[in-house]
Amino acid sequence: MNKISPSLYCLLAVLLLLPAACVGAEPMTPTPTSLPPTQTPLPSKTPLPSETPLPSETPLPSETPFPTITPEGDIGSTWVRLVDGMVMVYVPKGVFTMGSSLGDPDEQPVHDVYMDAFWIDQDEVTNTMYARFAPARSGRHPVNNVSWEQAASYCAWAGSRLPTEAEWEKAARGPEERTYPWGNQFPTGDLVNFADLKSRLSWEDTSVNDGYEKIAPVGSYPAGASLYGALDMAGNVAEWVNDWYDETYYSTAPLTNPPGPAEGDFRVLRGGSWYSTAAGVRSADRGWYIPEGGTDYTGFRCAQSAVAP
Ligand SMILES: [Ca+2]
Ligand SMILES: [Ca+2]
Repeated sequence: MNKISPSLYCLLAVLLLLPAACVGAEPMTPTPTSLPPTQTPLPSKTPLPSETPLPSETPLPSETPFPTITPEGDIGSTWVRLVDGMVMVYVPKGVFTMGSSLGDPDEQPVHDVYMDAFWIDQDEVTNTMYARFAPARSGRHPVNNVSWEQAASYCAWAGSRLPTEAEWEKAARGPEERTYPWGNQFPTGDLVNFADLKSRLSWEDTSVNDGYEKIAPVGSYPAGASLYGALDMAGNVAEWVNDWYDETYYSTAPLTNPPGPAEGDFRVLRGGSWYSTAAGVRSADRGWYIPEGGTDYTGFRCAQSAVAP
């Protein structure tokens, strides 16, 4: 996210190019859905094997209990959350470096953080998934215009929770201090949906064509995956995480599983969006917004601790 206050951000959008940016209009075309008959419910007690393709168009029984997740697994391990069909990817325990000396003051001091193992959604939560929880469009575009409260409620409903800010950054960057999920290479059209030449924004990068003016279907940039296989951690929709925003938190945060500040006025948004510059989709960049607000460019994904059985 650009470091512009939310109110100025909206004012700029209103005054300049995007009169609809703050009121939620989104002229995307919903993906046609041809829902198959629902006579074949999935077995509710049997965890799906990790290779099972995402049944994104098949309604799943929402009563299915979330399976117990164990810390077993390596990079590349996946799990399907039965409630909504989301594929989750595994992030092993260990130390990673949080923050960046290349970025804004709120990304510093750079510090090493130990994280327990966890799972995080491979994709941004889609409209089709969200529609099982509350009225929404359908299709594989990420749901947007959701508040922090709505995002947190969805994750709880799905048996998960919002990731902490530290979990999100580790899932995006891995232990190698990557600038972007894919590495340190500057964004190209096959890596990320950001403010490229399609965006028609005054800050667009005219040297890159990512194919989308606004939101792209989730998983449109497989080459931009993180070390752990999480997609669209950079760009597309910015993602709510659990933490309150505190620009000085890194100075005092615990170095093991930091839970975030106890209180605040804004919640953190991570990863930037179709509305962001290349700098704004860096994985250490920290955005924020009022928790009761949602915009065209804010969505979310969920996470789940890897709990010993
Ligand atoms: Ca774009
Ligand atoms: Ca994203």
